[in-house]
Amino acid sequence: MTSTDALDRVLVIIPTYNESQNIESITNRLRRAVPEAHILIADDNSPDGTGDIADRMAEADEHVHVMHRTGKQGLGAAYLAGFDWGLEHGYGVLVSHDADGSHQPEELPRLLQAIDDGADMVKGSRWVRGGSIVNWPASRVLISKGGSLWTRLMLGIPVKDATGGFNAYRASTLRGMNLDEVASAGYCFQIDLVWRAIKHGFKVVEVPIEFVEREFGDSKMSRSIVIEALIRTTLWGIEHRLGQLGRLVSGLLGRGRPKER
Ligand SMILES: Nc1nc2c(ncn2[C@@H]2O[C@H](COP(=O)(O)OP(=O)(O)OP(=O)(O)O)[C@@H](O)[C@H]2O)c(=O)[nH]1
Ligand SMILES: [Mg+2]
Repeated sequence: MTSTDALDRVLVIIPTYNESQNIESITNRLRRAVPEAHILIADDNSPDGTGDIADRMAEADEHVHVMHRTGKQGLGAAYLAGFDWGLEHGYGVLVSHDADGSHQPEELPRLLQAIDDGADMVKGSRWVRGGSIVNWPASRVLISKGGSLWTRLMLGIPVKDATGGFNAYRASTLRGMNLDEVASAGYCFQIDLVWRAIKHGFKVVEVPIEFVEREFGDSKMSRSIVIEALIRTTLWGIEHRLGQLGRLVSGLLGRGRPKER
């Protein structure tokens, strides 16, 4: 598939849980920013009626699709279901995007351009030159920067913003990284995916984005989400470092052994 074909078939997946005040405006902004893209809203049966609003938008616009899920199962599970749907329907590029206004749809063309330029996965990044945050409390900056630093230390990957959720993937990238093994639910889902992409040899590029704190609705971030990310990245890091050590030791032992004739 040429990259131009891929860009003809872009699916933006928006997981939602109680985003009734945000979903219309973010969908409209996405439609204006990249009119050829399709949008899939993956709603976990939000009690505030987000799913009904999404249904009304889908009826009026054939670029908008809705997936109704039975109940709140975390954003990771919603993304995985959305990716499955997108891959089944033949989309060439799949994008993850929050509903709450933190990600700016107007920046999506820059992420797609990086795919067009050859990236397999593009991460919208707050912590590269040109990236920025608006209205985020110091505590959140600390968690986000600290989480990315911890990830870099544990996994040895050069990604500045490992937890960011505004990402674009080629379909071939998603197909090539064993998504059926992903168990991460919260923030950790984003770390899990970039770690998998790098392990499988895909080219990951970070592009700067502006991240704006949500104005309406409640964050679903919780202490358990942070703890999940911490535990999983630490376990992956230990596994990774033990693997490196094992290869080093077997390399040294191999070098010490006399050559067979
Ligand atoms: N379908 C689904 N969507 C979810 C779930 N949890 C969060 N989301 C959505 O995922 C997106 C990101 O969630 P947020 O609550 O904004 O969490 P966050 O962006 O990690 O945290 P903040 O930075 O505090 O906003 C939003 O569109 C949420 O509605 C869930 O369990 N199911
Ligand atoms: Mg958010």
